[in-house]
Amino acid sequence: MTQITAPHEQISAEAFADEIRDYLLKGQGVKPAEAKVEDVYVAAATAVRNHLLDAWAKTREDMVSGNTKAVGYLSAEFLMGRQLRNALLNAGLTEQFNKAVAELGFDPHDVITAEPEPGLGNGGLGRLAACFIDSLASIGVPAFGYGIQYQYGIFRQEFDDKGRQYERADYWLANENPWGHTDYNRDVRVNFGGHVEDNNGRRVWNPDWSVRAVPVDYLVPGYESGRVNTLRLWTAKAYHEIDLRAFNRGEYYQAVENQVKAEDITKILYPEDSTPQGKSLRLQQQYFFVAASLHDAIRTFYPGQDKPDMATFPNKITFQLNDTHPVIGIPELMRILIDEYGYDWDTAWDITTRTFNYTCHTLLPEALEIWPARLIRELLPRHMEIIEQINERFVSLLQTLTDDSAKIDRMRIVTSGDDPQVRMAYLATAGGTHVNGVAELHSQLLKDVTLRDFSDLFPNKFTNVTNGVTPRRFVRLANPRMSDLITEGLGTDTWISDLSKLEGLVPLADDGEFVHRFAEVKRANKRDFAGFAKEHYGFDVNPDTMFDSMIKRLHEYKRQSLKILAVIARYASLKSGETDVNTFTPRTVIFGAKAAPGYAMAKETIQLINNVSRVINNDPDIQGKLNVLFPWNYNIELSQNLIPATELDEQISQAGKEASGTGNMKFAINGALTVGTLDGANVEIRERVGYENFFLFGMTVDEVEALYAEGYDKGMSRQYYENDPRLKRAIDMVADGTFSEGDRSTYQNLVNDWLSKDYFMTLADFGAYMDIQSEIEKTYADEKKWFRMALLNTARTGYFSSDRSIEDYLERVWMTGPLPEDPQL
Ligand code: 26M
Repeated sequence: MTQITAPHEQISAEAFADEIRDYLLKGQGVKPAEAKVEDVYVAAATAVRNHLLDAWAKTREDMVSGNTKAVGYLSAEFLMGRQLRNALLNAGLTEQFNKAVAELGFDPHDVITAEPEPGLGNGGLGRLAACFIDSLASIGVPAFGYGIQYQYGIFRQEFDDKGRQYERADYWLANENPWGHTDYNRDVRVNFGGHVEDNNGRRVWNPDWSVRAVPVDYLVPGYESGRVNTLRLWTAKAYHEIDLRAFNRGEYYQAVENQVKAEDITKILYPEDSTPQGKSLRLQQQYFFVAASLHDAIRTFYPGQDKPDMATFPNKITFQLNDTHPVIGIPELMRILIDEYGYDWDTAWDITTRTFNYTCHTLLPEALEIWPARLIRELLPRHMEIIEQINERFVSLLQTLTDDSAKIDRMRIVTSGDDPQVRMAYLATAGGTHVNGVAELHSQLLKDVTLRDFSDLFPNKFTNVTNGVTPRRFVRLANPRMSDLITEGLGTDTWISDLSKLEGLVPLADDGEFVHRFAEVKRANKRDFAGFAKEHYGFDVNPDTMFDSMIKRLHEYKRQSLKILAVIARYASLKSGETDVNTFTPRTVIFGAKAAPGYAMAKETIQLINNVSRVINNDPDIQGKLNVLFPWNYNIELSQNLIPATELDEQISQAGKEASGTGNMKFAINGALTVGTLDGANVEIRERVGYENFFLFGMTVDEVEALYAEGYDKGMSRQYYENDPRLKRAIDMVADGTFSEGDRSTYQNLVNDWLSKDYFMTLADFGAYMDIQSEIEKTYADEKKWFRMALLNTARTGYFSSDRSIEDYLERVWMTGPLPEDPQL
């Protein structure tokens, strides 16, 4: 085991307290007696960061001087969550911190929670990037995360008195940020606009404006690897802050216009995660961070060289494209190679295609990014030329591979017609070596449906890497009680860096005493969550109820509406006496979900959930047996508190729509049972935990396809409504104003959609979902059985560590590995 802070650097709690005092004075200018908890947080964070710096410098040095190919993870989002506890864990300084802070008269928990949460991502894709950089560092792979430091992260969600979502800006940088180091001396110029000229056969881009990309570096400490990688997030600055001539004329806005335009680029994270809007500013963001990152990698690996031998570039670093958001990097690298370094097209193309790989995260056609050629040309005229040439050459290549002209037309990177569009997923597939999906089923569907023509002609490009989650944050930190019990059960804590070791718990599933203690852990976590929910939301949560959670972005395909309809149906049957309140399994149903601000149907669903919650929680007939909670502003902090307390996890998307899911993994590892469809990684979770330890329901991908073929979304859903009285009653209650104080128009769009279209087949799966819920209740009544199943979920889901995902990428996609062990460590 290799600690980042080598044994000789290991310090006592007293020495750590001295360091905090020192930073309080030198950084914050306060004596401990005057310090606020926010001061202590900044000082402690600074102290921890300083303990990581030697290992950071050494990792960079070994990376540049050695022969291990590095990984550049290009992602528009890194949803990191708070850093302090993670940094303490990985630096091996948790104990010292706890004692030192107490010695200074503060509660360690208060210091930890003084950190604002950086929410620089929308959901699964951004959190995956954060888990991956943790795993890369923990395995010791030399890697950079490259992205954007948005000034405003994902919006803060609040609910109004009608239960509607509204959004508030997330100004997370309002106070000092001790983690990000702004490196003004390593800025990069990023150009935009202008036109391209011909100069003796060479294309010359004359841009008409440029922005200064300034890196903000975050340390990414590995767990027991001795390595510290870099997350480099770019922030946009103007080169000329003020136009003095305009200022002197009294035109104050014009005077700062340039600055505003530049800094707008990294101002805000776009909160849509499923329907890209084709906005110029978004394309500016993408090019901005990708161009800066490529330039940064070149100067890192060829320091001080004007004419680097770029043929070696793919041996120095491999870039992973996290979805299509960074795909503009492909024409950018072509431009650098051809225009700046004078390579011919074929050599440049060979280098480029060996440098990039692409991960796709979706199956929904409307989520695939497509940019109007017109817009790209306006902003990046030279890149558009290159894309056109890539397209032409690609079409020529296809003509040598097939006679099927319809197929060739379908595969065009730039569509034909008078308003041509650039299909970024196709550009990524053509311009990189590998394409991967994020779960077995997803990768199969990519080959069979979404990118079928490509997989026909280039079968070897396609591979799968099933997602994973970091056990450091989502087990060790989020669930310390369970972690201790696991360590005791296995007799070692090495599972934290090799999660497959959880398998060793399997025999303990037949040890009644151990299962009992596992159940006790869950109960204690539920009590903790009740306290958290009271403190943060004012909710009264009864820990003696089943905790049933559904946390994820609000989207029709994820089917929060199926869950809420089932809750309403249950409520109605309790009211009518069909279900006996006295024998009913008491439940607390917890939702966490943000809706994209412009997604009307999703917002209506949020309003419905809030009002169902209001009505049911306040109905004396229910006697508190059924509760619905909707804590607002679901974020990483909430997930870390809720997941360890959850007993039942809802993964109920329509089969064939959820690429993978990663919440499903976090829950299963933490001993929740899943109720789910055969979708995304649910399939693999079920295979591993055992069919008998997973509550499966609903249609399969094939059944879904067959039902579409029958015309389901052309009005068939109504039959399900007519034929199932439980469903009819639930929908009628939504329509008749039960959850809108008598107003029948509030949920009109939802009701109309259910009865006339229901594209995601909520109604068709409703019966199966109600039935499985009854089975769940029966199983829950047998506590021993339930917790045996839960323990087996924990024991058999070690596969879903992001360490394993990274090992798969290393072997199947990146063809590299960890740095050699540092003999000094
Ligand atoms: C695109 C263009 C413009 C603005 C925003 C976007 C955009 C941002 C995020 C599009 C999609 C985004 O995220 C999609 C996402 O989170 N997908 C999820 O990825 C997870 C990790 O692989 C999977 O587990 C989920 O199944 C998948 O939905």
